[in-house]
Amino acid sequence: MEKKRENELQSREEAAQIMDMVGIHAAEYMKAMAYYRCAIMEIETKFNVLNTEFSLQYDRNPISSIKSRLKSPLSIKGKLERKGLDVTLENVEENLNDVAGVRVICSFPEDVFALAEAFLKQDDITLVEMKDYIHQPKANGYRSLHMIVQVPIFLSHEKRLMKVEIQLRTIAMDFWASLEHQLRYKKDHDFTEEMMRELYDCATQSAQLDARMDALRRHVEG
Ligand code: 0O2
Repeated sequence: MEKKRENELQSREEAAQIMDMVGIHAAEYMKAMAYYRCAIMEIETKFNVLNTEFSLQYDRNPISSIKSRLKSPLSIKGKLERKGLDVTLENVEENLNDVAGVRVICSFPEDVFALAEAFLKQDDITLVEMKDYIHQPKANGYRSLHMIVQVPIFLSHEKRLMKVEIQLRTIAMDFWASLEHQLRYKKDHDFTEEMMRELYDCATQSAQLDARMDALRRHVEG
């Protein structure tokens, strides 16, 4: 616990230093990040509620785990610079959709779509953008359902609409994406054609596993 607090303080200090360097007032930056953290809590709660309700109905959990993260100050700075934008808080809020990220790891492919549908029906959620990399996987084999949504957070004197990136994927999709991320994503490794084919083949096999497990689930659930 102490260690966690220590790390948290270190990263706050690091964030403050980086933001001061680029002229964003550290206290303003911390406030904005606290709002994003509140938005993450709102989204996590919504999925936890859906998980509880589904498990009462079907006697199993559609969600295996939820992992959330705030984009680091260095990544925020890097992404704005890549987009050719000044590093200002206004540009963060207007141009970055993934400062707050929630990844929902589901048991079966059908759970991904059932949860997304139930979540999007909620009247305080606005869908900004959806990318279905499950029905249309990326060229490297990456599969996941991505949604950018706006969710309100209620503060003592105001309501703020916050953008959150949600990635829904199965355990098999997450297994592949996590390992591929470690091996390649954002790294400057030269991946040979052969290695890309191998990764793609692993993605295809993980999709086949998902389909076989889903068939078993349908058989069991009738
Ligand atoms: P991190 O470290 O996970 O946050 P955009 O964010 O809109 O500018 P893009 O590419 O249009 O960029 O967004 P997209 O396609 O929705 O993908 C964004 C996120 O999806 C990435 O975030 C990854 O988390 C994940 N992702 C997308 N493609 C791949 C892939 O090929 N492999 C893996 N492992 N993950 C992928 P970040 O910010 O790049 O990284």
